Amino acid sequence: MTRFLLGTLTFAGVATMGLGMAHAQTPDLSAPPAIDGEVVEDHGSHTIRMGIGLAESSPQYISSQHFADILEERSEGRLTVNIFPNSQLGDDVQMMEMLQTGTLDMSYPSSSPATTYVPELAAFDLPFLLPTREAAVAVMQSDVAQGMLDSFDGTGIKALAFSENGYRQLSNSVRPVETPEDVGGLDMGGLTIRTMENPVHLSIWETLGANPTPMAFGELFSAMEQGVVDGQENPWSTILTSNFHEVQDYGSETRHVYTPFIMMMSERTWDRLDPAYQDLVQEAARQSAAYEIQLAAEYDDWSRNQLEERGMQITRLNDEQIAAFQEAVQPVYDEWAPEIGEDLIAEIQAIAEETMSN
Ligand code: 2Q2
Repeated sequence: MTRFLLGTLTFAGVATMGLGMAHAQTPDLSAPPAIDGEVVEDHGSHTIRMGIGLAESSPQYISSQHFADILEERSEGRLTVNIFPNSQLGDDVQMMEMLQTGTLDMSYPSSSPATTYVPELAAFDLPFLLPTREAAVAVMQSDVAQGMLDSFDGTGIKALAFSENGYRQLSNSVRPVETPEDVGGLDMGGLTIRTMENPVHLSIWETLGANPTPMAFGELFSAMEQGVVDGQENPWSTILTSNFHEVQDYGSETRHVYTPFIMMMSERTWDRLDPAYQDLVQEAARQSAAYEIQLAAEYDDWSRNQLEERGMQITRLNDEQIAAFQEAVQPVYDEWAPEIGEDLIAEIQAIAEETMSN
């Protein structure tokens, strides 16, 4: 609870820090707006069903609850959100399909499995593209990123805001990993690494000599427990809140990819909302995304330290070791940059460099 409180206090700081979040005026809800063309009676309320992949202790869940609190308060109880965590309604891919059909109102997947809808999102999957969190946040708040959110229009998905899944770290149950050779195994054979369902991630681990296995997040714990896969890669807070340390002995601080989350609503749900409610949902998404970024940042090192206290042997990589991974995965850029768009990548790199030069 302390952490939540700290997160909340810091959230106030974020609001004044203004992570570039445009705080539109709170929409006027004095006249009870309509849903489905019907005015919602004072006692009436509309419950939004939201499915997410992670546990209640994750920044993804805590910030989703914050989103729900803002909505309920500002709509005077007319809009409430029922959150289903732990991938209980399905995995990222399944839940996005449910948004398209309107069988689910909201979800909060990583950007990686969403490249099937908006291919440009794959820029975020390029290894070592975003060297610092400040650069990553600046990119997520940029017009380029807003253009990616807008590109969902017409897919059945209304993309509301980017936030932080975070820097991905490698874990495995076989051996400590300090170099790309430790991944590829040479005579020992490459590690079998579960990846998200995303072609660039497959390419990264193939290039490193591993055996990449795309798999839904909800199946990952048992796959590691049964030895179907040797390892996976996720931010420290996801590894901790999903209890992966129970089946993974070794961690390596590779920070090889910064993955965003995307808060999404079914276009069918969105279209049913009165414009005033749409403005409120959009504003609540922006604010809870800013809060989630701050919380995820606070959770990052803390989660790594908690994992070490729980017995995970975590290798911190020095600059030379990181450089060896960057060099080893250069073929991924050669393969994917033309597909993703050299100009888009250059634009993102320019935003990142400008942020880092400040
Ligand atoms: O490796 C993963 O699948 C995760 O990073 C997930 O994308 C993320 O944790 C959640 O979206 C799980 O639904």
